Amino acid sequence: MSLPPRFNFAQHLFTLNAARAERTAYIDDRGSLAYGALEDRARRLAAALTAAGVHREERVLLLMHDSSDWPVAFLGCLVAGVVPVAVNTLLTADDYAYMLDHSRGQAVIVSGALLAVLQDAMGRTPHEVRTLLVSQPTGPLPEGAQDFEAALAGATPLAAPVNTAADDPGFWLYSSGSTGKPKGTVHTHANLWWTAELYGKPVLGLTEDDVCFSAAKMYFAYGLGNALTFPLSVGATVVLMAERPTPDATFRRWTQHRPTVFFGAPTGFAGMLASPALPAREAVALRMCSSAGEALPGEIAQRFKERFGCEIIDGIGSTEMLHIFISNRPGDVRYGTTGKPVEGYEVELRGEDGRPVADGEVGDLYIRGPSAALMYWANREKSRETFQGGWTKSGDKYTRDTEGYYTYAGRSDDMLKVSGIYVSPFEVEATLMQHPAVLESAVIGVQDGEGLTKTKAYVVLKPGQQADAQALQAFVKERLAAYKYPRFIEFIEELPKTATGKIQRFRLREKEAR
Ligand code: 3SK
Repeated sequence: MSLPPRFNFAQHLFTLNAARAERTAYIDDRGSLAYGALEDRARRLAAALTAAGVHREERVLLLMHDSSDWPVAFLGCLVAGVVPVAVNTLLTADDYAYMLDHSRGQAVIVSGALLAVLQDAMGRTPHEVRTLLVSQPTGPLPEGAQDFEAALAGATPLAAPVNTAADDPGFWLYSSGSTGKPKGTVHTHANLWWTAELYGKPVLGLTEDDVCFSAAKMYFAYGLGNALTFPLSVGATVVLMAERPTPDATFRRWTQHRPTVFFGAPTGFAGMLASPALPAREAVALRMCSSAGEALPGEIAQRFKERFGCEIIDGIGSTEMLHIFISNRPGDVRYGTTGKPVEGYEVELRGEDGRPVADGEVGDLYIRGPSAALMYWANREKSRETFQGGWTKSGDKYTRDTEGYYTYAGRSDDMLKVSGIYVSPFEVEATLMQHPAVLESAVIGVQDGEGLTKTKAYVVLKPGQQADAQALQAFVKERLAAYKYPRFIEFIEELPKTATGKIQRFRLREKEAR
């Protein structure tokens, strides 16, 4: 399996789907978009960006809700040889200001509903954005901005894509660590192709008759594969939804558009199973579900199978590897495990001495495979820590049993994954400590009744000060992306510490386990 040295992933998809011009590629909250129209609009966007003076390899920030404008924007950038930087829509103006500065984004494509936070961000950095396109504006446009639709209408589709190399930087995704700023993870055109060839097609067995629907948004590596790379690589149809993936919003799409493959995360599956509005088996058309983001408790998968007769295929991927590299397989699901390595990826579990551990022992997970990112942009130290020769260090701990199934055993750093999204305990602690009543705090992950991770903050108040849990939660929500707030807060007299004053988080975790 190999690619020619010159390769443009958008052109690859257009060629593959040339005979499907009339078939539906996307269904969103506004209607549907056929494959032919998707290509036409992406080529128009490429022309519009080029005419606006955005040069090859310059970055374009995509701050967009999921709608069919998202793949038009992403593929349009690839056609033009410019590099889309897809960012999480739930972040703060400070986060976006950093990303604009760091990526030196020459253009931004933003959903109308996110324009205000983007403008706030633009006011916080000296970096100047030269081109601003607004998709689905909700009010008058600021000076210099252009309506996305008008930009497409005014452009003549770019006849041929830029002649990119398979290994050229194709796009970035930001990945967060326990300390420091988010890292700009640089992926190539070829990496998209590899994830479809190694996982989307052979493991999920997607076909053009599938209708795919991902609760994970397209700015996540998981969502990008689920809602763009995989379905478009087989000519399938994709359902997109701009709103939050609540149980009700998800059920509406399940019953209205009857997806055959649903991609979610454990917290979402647990929430749906607990919902009184859970549809009947006959009301949906699901043939398979995929889960990633955090380990899927076997009990949730079993209850789902009983209700819908459909397996949830649990796997683990990463932003750095772009998609899933260890997975269960349809018809070979071992509940409570993440399954076996996906063919084309090598996996090693290493001990503290750097050597492979024996079966049954916990080791640090390393992966080798062709979809690994090139680097973290402008961050040599973190790039070296993560991309070690051909191997990528995932930051997860795993065990392998004698039959070759892998089971999640926690993180090797302090990162927490809550509802499938990374949260740095240090960032939450630092924010809590900005509150005038807080002396210090320690944030850990605790398991809820379903075995899913939630954040808990232990807080020590300053002498004579008062604060209640709700006020502290609101304080964090106002300063960080709202999903980072601690779900539980416990006030204690003092934090357990070593003789040198280091917080002993493990003691707090032990206290929770009792
Ligand atoms: O969270 C995961 O397991 C995952 C899966 C696919 C792509 C990216 C990620 C982080």
